[in-house]
Amino acid sequence: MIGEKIVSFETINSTNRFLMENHTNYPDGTVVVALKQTSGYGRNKRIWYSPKGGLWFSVLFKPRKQIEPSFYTRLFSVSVVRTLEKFKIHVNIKWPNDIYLYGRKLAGVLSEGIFEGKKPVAIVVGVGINVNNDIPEELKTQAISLKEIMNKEFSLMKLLEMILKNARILLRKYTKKKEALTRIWKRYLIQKEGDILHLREGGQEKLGRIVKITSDYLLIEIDGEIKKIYSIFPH
Ligand code: BT5
Repeated sequence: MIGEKIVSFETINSTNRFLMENHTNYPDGTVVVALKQTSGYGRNKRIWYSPKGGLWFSVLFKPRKQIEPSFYTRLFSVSVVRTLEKFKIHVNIKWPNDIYLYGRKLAGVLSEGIFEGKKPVAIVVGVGINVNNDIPEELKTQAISLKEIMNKEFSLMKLLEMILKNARILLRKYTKKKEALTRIWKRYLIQKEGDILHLREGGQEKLGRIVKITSDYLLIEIDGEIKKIYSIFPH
């Protein structure tokens, strides 16, 4: 069960990295949380700033069946959205894995997997939320924290417990109905099918129309051609 075992650190390089390297020693559902990460990362090993005051944690899954890691990204994205709704904070998901508030990034989710052939041996889902932490100067225009908008500090452990509880509920409800979870996730997405996006292609800025949103890619019509894209600017 998610959170049956919780391992906490004051400082760690990365909670995702810890579980990716030590998954054999921990059971399904183990949560690793740290007050501070020294080498937190996002997709394509981009830096994830994780100073003291934020909520940085990862959850280990050992699925018995074949499953896409992105299922867990959606599970935790929806779980974070629903948890924040309890505080009357209404956030959106920016495709595919960012949580946005007032046009700025509040949180990110990163799922990674270790596979034997097509079978996942371990899937690690990392969640990073700017809660009481300061935002580094270079990200001030694009990132936001809960403290900044609510003018108060939050209990990290309470927030963690609430997110894990919502994740348990969603997992129970949607493991066998994955499409239903995708539909809920799509409802929270900022981007909708039919929307026009600004895209960067070969150093040029272009307009593209979203033809289809899937969890792994967007089908975009650019200059009359349909293309698959895997990330949108700014990341
Ligand atoms: C993500 O990556 O958004 C996934 C972040 C997952 C972090 C968690 S924390 C616990 C666990 N342990 C880890 O090491 N990671 C996970 P991506 O979509 O690639 O976004 C990365 C980009 O977000 C960076 O290039 C920056 O532009 C921006 N960024 C970095 N730190 C940020 C922060 N604290 N708040 C908002 N934006 C940030």
